[in-house]
Amino acid sequence: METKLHFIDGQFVPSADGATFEKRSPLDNQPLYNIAKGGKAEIERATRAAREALRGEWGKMPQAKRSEMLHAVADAITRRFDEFVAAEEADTGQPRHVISHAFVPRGAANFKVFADVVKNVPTESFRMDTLDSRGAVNYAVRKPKGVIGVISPWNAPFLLMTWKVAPALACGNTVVVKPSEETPATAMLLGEIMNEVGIPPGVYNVVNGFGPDSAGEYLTRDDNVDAITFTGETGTGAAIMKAAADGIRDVSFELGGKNAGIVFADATFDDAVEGIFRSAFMNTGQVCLGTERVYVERPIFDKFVEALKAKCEAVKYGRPGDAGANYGPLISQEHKTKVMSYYQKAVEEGATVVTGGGVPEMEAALKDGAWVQPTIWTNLPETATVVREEIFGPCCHIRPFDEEDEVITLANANRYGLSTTVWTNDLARAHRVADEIEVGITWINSWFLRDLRTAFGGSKQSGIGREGGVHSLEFYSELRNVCIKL
Ligand code: NAD
Ligand code: 6OD
Repeated sequence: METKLHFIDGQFVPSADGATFEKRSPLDNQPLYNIAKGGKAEIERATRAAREALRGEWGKMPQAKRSEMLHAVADAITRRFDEFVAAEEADTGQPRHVISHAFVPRGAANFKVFADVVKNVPTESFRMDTLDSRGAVNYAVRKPKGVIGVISPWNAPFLLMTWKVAPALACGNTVVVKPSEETPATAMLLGEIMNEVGIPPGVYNVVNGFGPDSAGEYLTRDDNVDAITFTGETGTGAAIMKAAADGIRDVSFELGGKNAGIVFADATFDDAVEGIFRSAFMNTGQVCLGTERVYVERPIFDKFVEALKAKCEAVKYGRPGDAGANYGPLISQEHKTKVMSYYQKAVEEGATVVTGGGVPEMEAALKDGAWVQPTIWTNLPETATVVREEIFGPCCHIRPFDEEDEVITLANANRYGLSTTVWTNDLARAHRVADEIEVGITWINSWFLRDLRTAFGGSKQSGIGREGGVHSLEFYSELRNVCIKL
């Protein structure tokens, strides 16, 4: 069986102690490959290489040349598109159209967008004019932060990892990536691309392994790391923040969500059903921006629940490339156990199970995979566990509402504040609701429609900071002021 190694200083290397662990397919739970299990030694080796690379060719490279190289990375991803799609399919088991239309193209787009953003951002200058300072001029120069630790999750691995790596490199930093232990394949392929296009060794490094007491935690504690960018669970964010505090390392966090979908009776009905369906069940519900709480205005409530139920019952389970398959497994047996425990809890707390709630009948070859049914609940109070906690699975609770103020209060009554999707044809209402909802991103009559120039991030416990466009530059670089007395 193949072993995926680490990518350090431009080379694919095993762990010093030879330790590995196994990756199993979400489709059938069969072993797929082994992964080198990194620890302190590998992290130290990678962060040293990243520090050295800052002092070498990369650190001295003009910005225009760096941008050119990042465009070359994007072009190479596009040339080897099918390999990236195959790698992500194997790791996540998700339908081919999701990976090839949404996730892998975004990897290439991330490099292109940030290669251009860095070329177009002005810095500031201030001329002084008091008696003592007359004629003095201040100007700011933008400098990379240094070595960036990138810790990424498994749900859209290539999109989310490159969303951090691309702006970090565009600003002239070097990176050490710790991909999720479930999904290292595309991060490794990207190592090949970096060598192929001539990115100097040590600029992009990948250390595989786990979180606590493993590669992830050692990366957050390493003295050579200047800042940490993390996407994952809110609880993990808290642990990373504590570790980062010891070294006064800056953090940027994209964390969990328990997002509300709000459907007003004046919405275009079929669009709203399709939009909520996608937001709750795409990627088997494993999208941080996904909807797990749906609020529907009372006059259309019953019809809406029926229509969403029909769509759930029409999903076609299957392997990524199976004809017509539009619904994949969860990422792992461990995650299946977690999601199933929420399905059980919903019943214990008195939910009406509109559809799903269990494990589907699969063909013999797939029966051991991490499959669960898309699930809809109604009739739970807002205090119920599955209405409060992020499940990160293909499920939602639907509740009727009568008033705009009421639904805003319901939507805001949660510790998370990542995104909302609102469906209405009343423009004034759309603006009012968007203004009141406590989230980083509100989509009106749409969901997960991304313009990479916009600020992206979570409010409340869904994150710290904003990335996207110039906001990414604010995290991945710092302004240094020069004051000249003429
Ligand atoms: P996770 O927090 O379990 O793991 C994410 C990464 O952190 C993995 O690489 C893991 O190995 C590492 N890690 C775990 N513990 C660590 C520690 N103590 N120190 C350092 N690294 C550690 O998250 P996950 O299960 O991989 O992903 C799902 C979660 O990610 C969900 O909560 C989801 O909402 C969130 N997410 C958020 C966004 C966003 O943009 N806000 C995007 C995608 C996923
Ligand atoms: O589109 C993005 O940039 C982004 N960070 C998406 C996050 C998806 C979460 O699952």
